[in-house]
Amino acid sequence: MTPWWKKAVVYQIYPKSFQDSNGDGIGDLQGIISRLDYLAKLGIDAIWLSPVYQSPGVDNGYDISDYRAINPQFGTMADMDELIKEAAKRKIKIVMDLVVNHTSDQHEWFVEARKSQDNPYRDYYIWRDQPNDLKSAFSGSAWKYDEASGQYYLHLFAPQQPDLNWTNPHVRQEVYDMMNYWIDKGIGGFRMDVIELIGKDPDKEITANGPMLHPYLQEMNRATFGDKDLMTVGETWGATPKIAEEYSDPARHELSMVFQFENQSLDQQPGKSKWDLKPLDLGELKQVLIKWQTEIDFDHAWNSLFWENHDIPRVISRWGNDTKYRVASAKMFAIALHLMHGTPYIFNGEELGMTNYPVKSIAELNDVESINMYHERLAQGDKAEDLIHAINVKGRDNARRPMQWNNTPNAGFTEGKPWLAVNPNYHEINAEAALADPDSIFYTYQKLIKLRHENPIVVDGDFEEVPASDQVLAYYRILGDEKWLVVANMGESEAAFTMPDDLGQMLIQNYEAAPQKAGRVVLRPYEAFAGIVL
Ligand code: TEU
Ligand code: CA
Repeated sequence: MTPWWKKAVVYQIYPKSFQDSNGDGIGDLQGIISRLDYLAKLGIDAIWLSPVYQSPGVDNGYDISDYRAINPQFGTMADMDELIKEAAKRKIKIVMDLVVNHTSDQHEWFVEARKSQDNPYRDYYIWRDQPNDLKSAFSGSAWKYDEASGQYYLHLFAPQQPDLNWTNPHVRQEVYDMMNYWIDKGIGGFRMDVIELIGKDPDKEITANGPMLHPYLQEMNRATFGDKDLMTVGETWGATPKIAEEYSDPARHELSMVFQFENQSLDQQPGKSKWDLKPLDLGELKQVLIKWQTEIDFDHAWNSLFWENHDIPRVISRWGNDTKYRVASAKMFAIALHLMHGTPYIFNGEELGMTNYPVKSIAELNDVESINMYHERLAQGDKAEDLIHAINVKGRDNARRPMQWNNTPNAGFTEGKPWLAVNPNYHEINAEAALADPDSIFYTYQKLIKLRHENPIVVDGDFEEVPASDQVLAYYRILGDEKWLVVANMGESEAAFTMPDDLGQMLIQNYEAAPQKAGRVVLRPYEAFAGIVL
């Protein structure tokens, strides 16, 4: 039997930015509950909820100080239970973010651990007398000296996010107990934050894909979700197709699927960081998309399909066009991706074609990654304007702007002062306007979700590339006698394309009168369509 998550479309909510219900300028659980009907209308099956646990908020909740409590800024545990229940009424599952590579430095385990070298919790974290060259993802060394107890601890992210010591069996058992606490509440599964790091060997400077990663995941599977009908998705920046099979071959009893980012490096200079920009080559993007359709065997692995999340910019601003062709390019990205093999994810606001929001100065930013990088590189002699430019192109706050619900002040997100400024284009781009316009991006997403739910070919069909120029992604999905053709001009210029077949019924398109006959055609800017091959 096909598991539910192979047929599902997942919607990611960044709670702080989704909907405020009490005027404090911060999105919250009651806000999400009030928007469940909107999500049901879109048609999604599950919500990936970015962290709502107790947290000091250094990394917006990815620094957890109590895994079994809700951050009061988001509500209470009763609100959380209500969300799970109200979502279930609409056949929507709640997938929790599981952040267990590290905790907050305010977590009671770390508060204890740093008290002395012989504290019983000391070994819950990773302490050394001397640091090595490991770097933090958020700039600087990954080791911080703790004056009071006289050793360095490891933090692959902010210093306020100390890494847990997964070699300690007590740590692993604590995590599994906590996961079972959430499973018992009736959640739909877990999205596992930087899970590829848990098997690390810091002394050898091995972080991702370390030797103990898969043994730990197999142990976790046995101790928690293994015999349950849950979805588990691993955030796996460094996965290759082969590594994807190691995580998600059902016979290995690890996770349901990977969430990999190979396309993220395409617009950065080779060997450098995400901030060292380089223009995207559409041919390379196309090759990466095709690679992840053809180089994994979907009977022995499963992959996620996504353009956006809370760590990456809005796709139309980055690789499409967020002005003249905003609607066409947003629909093109949706059509190109959602008819592929895998489980699609929509990041809140993507279905409205929300755009990046450029800032003029560092004072307008919230994200720890951008702020630390700015100060580090400024000190190294980089120019402020270049750094701000890179942040506007790639920074994480772009996608974290409040949801644009309507045309009232602050886009209907809050009646107070939003924690992060709303993009002023909300007057034009908002959910209310989208729902009133039958041609909106919202309805393209709604239709794509419906196509997936109603047609096994979208879930299970084989993928076959159709020859086309670099900027045109064209493919068949094939199941039994049925064959669909999907064509997407990913570029802003017209593109010649040879239609390989006559199409019968058209399934979806972003321009009137899409090509339907075999032979040479000229695709319009960002034109995309799918139809049934006769
Ligand atoms: O992201 C992991 C991660 O590697 C990113 O921080 C990445 O380095 C950066 O976003 C690239 O721009 C996860 C979460 O999704 C992220 O929000 C957290 O900050 C991070 O883990 C730490 O928990
Ligand atoms: Ca609030």
